[in-house]
This record gives sequence, structure tokens and C-alpha cells, in this order.
Amino acid sequence: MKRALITGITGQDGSYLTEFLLARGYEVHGLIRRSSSFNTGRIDHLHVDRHEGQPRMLLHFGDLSDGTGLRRALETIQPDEVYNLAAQSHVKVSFDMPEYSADIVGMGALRLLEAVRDHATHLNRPVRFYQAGSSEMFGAAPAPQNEKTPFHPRSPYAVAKVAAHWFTVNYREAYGLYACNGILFNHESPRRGETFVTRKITRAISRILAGRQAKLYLGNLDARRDWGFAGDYVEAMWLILQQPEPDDYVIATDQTHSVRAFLEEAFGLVRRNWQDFVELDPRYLRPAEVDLLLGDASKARQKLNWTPKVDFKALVRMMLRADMIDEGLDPDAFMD
Ligand code: NAP
Ligand code: G4F
Repeated sequence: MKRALITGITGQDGSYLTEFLLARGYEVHGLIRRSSSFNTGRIDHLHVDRHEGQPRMLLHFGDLSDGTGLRRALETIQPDEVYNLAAQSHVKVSFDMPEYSADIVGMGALRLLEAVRDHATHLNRPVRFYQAGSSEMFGAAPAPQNEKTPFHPRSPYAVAKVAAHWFTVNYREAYGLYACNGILFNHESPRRGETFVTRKITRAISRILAGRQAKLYLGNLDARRDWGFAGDYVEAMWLILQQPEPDDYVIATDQTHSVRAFLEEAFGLVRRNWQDFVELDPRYLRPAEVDLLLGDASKARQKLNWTPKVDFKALVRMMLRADMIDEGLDPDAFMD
């Protein structure tokens, strides 16, 4: 049985990747942070009590700021594959907490790479490493963006992701580590954090329909993103680690839409005009914006044989339906 270690297992991608790997027979180990409130909501449905069965998802306390703990986790788990998904992943928050974001996103990746390198060397066992790179690294670079596009990051988060990207390339070149970067464009789902713009919109619509919210306050509506479905993207993460040689890949839908277009699609599904509900709050504007992300994932299509299955319209509908059900509404009463 293959063993995987996932940092960030409690996040959106960690939960889908865990489901994906369990379905393929893996034993999945996840690093979780100690929290004063429960933070395992996205993976609770995968939990099997040790006293009642044979769990294949096992959780360990740890943090990317704690290098000793990372080393201990590797020694204990002895994974075949390590997926580094943990991050302070909110771009706007990274302007408020730049040092912390850089430490977890940039230095955290380095700490984990160091632990993997030593573990692989001392025990002479091959370990494959996946780094969760981001289209934010392209920032102001002209679209469409692919593996050859030079990075031009526009936030502390994105700068730190560029550092993590190059640490990963460096450990591949310097130590022969099987280390890969997935450069993933935005991917969403019903499990998306509530403060990212897509989920903020679908959740607000559901609350408006339920009479629990009157207005939706947003920032820049002109920004364009290449939005895909997280469930499709975790398959690409796994495929990246199954190739004969380690490499870096852009993962995207190759389609872009503005925040305004997302609003039109989502409010349109429930036959409402978004202009009646949406107002600008300058607090949601960023000191530097990324205007246009549009991926070119042709390398992944050719080499990984990967294609996204869920398109933009299906994604918006999926997220809206899930939030309406959460809100106690019957989606079929509002949508065609
Ligand atoms: P997410 O939902 O925000 O999840 C982030 C995960 O990281 C959570 O499990 C969180 O734990 C954990 N974490 C945060 N700080 C940590 C720390 N100091 N030590 C250990 N764990 C920590 O993010 P996501 O959307 O699943 O994204 C997964 C990864 O892909 C991230 O690295 C993100 O930057 C990157 N990425 C995401 C996208 C996207 O569109 N979703 C695109 C490109 C790249 P808690 O649950 O305890 O907070
Ligand atoms: O949903 P967002 O916060 O996602 P963003 O900044 O693109 O970052 C996400 O995708 C990256 C991949 O490209 C990941 F690396 C990163 O971890 C994260 O998952 O914002 C999308 C756009 C931005 O242009 C933002 O300015 O929506 C705009 N926006 C407008 N009003 C808003 C809002 N974003 C948020 N979060 N909240 C608003 O009220």
C-alpha cells in the first residue's frame, strides 16, 4: 500500500486529494494544526475511529513553521509521496500579514524539502514531492501563461510562492530529488473557503434568497480568472507525481472570466440582477491587483493526458446548489 503525506489536508484541495488517494488504495497521512475550534470539517466524513475499524486516513499535529515536527512526521510516516498543500493561501490577507505569509508559504516549503531530502538520503528511500504552485506567480505577466512564462508576482503571497517554486526546482537539480511544481490556476468547489470571491458570491446569493442577507460587498469586478473545479485539479497533482521524470506543469481550463461574469452567471441562474444586490467596498481592493489570468495547459494535456471535466457554467451551478442546500433551500424551486 502506498503512503502519502499531505500538508494542508484540512483545506479545500487537501480534502479532495485525500478522497482521491483513498479511492486508489493509499494510506493517507495528514498534518493538522492545533486549533481552539474544530478545523477538520472538510475531512470528517473520511474519519474512521481506530477502535471501530482500520483507518486509512491518519492525522498528525504539525505546522510548516516547525521544522523539527516536519522531520519527525517524515520519520514516523515514511511516505512515498509528499504533497505540500499547506499555506496562508489568501492573497489579500498576505498584504496584511506579509512576514507570516512568506514564512509559511516560502520558508515552509524549504523546511519540508530539507526534511524530505534528509529522510530520503538517510534511509535511502525514494520520496516524491509535490509543491502547490500558483498562477498568482505569473501576476502581471502577459496571458496566456504557460510553463515558459516568466513570473511577475504582485503580492507577498505570490512572491513567497515563487520562492517555493524555485526551492523545489533547486532541490531537483542539486540533490536529484523527485520534486515537482504544479502551477495551478484558480480552482473552486462547494468546499472553497468562504472569503474567496466565488464562494463569497454563491454563499451570499443563498443567504439573500433565504432572507438572511441584503447586500453583497465586493472589490474589483474587472479582474479575470481561469476558474476550474478543485476535484479535477487534485487528479492532476497525482498524475504529476506518477511520471517517469519529475517536471513542472501548468494546470488550467484555458478559459477566463471576470468577477462580473461570475456574478452575471450566478445571479442569472436564480433569475436575479446582480446590480440590485452588489456594492463596492474599497476594503476588498488590493494594493496591487492581478488583472488577467488565463492558462495554457497544453503540456499537461499532452504529457499527463489530463483535461478538466467541469466547465465554468457547471462549476457556478454546482457551488450555488450546494450553498442553497446548506441554507435549507430547494435549488430546484429557484433554478431551471
Ligand atoms: P486552503 O483551503 O486555504 O487550505 C490551506 C491549508 O493549509 C489548510 O489545511 C490550512 O489549515 C493549512 N495551513 C495554513 N497554514 C498552515 C501552517 N502554518 N502549517 C500547516 N498547515 C497550514 O487552500 P486550498 O485552496 O486548498 O489550496 C491548497 C494549496 O494550493 C495552497 O498552498 C494554495 O496556496 C495553493 N493554490 C490554491 C489554488 C486555488 O485556487 N485553490 C490555486 C493555486 C495554488 P487550517 O485548516 O488549520 O487553516
Ligand atoms: O477569490 P480570490 O480571493 O482569489 P485569488 O486572489 O485569485 O487567489 C486564489 O487563487 C490563486 C491562484 O491564482 C491561489 F494561489 C490563491 O491561494 C487563491 O486560492 O480573488 C479573485 C479576484 C481578485 O482579483 C480579487 O481582487 O476577485 C477579486 N475580488 C473582488 N472582490 C475579490 C473580492 N476577492 C475576494 N477574495 N473578496 C472580494 O470581496
